[in-house]
Amino acid sequence: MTLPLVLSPEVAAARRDGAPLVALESTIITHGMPWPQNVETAALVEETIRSAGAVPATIAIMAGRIHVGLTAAELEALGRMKDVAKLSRADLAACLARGGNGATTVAATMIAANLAGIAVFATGGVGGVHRGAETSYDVSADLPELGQTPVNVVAAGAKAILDLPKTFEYLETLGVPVIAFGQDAIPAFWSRDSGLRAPLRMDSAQDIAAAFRMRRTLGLPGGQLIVNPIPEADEIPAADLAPFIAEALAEAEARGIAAKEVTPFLLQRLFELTGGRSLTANIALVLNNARLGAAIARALAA
Ligand code: PSU
Ligand code: MN
Repeated sequence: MTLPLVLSPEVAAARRDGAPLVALESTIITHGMPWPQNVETAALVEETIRSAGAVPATIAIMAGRIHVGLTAAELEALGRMKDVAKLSRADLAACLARGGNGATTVAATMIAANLAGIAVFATGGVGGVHRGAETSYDVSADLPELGQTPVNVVAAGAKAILDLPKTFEYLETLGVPVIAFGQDAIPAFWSRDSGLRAPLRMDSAQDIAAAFRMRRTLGLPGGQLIVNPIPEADEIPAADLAPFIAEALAEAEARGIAAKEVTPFLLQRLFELTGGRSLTANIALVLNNARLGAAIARALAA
């Protein structure tokens, strides 16, 4: 059986030339942001990566094949689609075998990027350990993926809809290096400081690339999580968002939202509850992560 992998012409050329590549996920497009900002942001992220000297590779499943690199028309179609399947590690093979379509989460995007030989991936926020996980056992498959698939994931931390201390404890258990970029604290998505100290701090893309190469040399499986603080100008104080997070969580509980629906439901409600504010910040931090992702990809290609 051959690998159902399709590289876009731009990505295939970059692979051939050894040019730096940055993978991008599609669940952020289908389940993470509303239309039309989702498609506008996806295009802007790709342009940002090109301007920073790397090649973007947005990943999605279409007609039973893993597409690495989408055309503008494919991005637009994906962003407008309703009820797109959200595919994580557990869903990927069945969807491909059935010839289906779907958007890839951080975990599934890491798997696809690794299959395509891409070692850097930029996104907004990663999944984590949910609040109340001690009873629900809701832990995102993104975390064990970081422990086993060799991809550098650049994110702005995790949203406070999650239990952040438990999320970072769990990553430590899995042996995932969590590297704060340019500061000592782990950022908390919309705000720059979660109040948690990062296990590692690095101030250059070169240092991040060197640590990744050393992991490979040592034969250690898994990736690195680079947590990049949102630019100061775009930050929203954690206290401003806390009541909205509490409200979204209470609603999810009251409505019995479970399993794969939890994260999309909470993200959607937060966008609604905060109006445009959380979305503007979200776009700014994704672009910021795209720039750092490109720099890491270039350092790895050098
Ligand atoms: N967190 C965000 N934005 C997102 C997601 C998480 O701030 O778009 C998406 C990502 O695709 C992530 C997924 O991989 O949700 C995690 O879902 P779950 O918690 O069901 O594993
Ligand atoms: Mn879950």
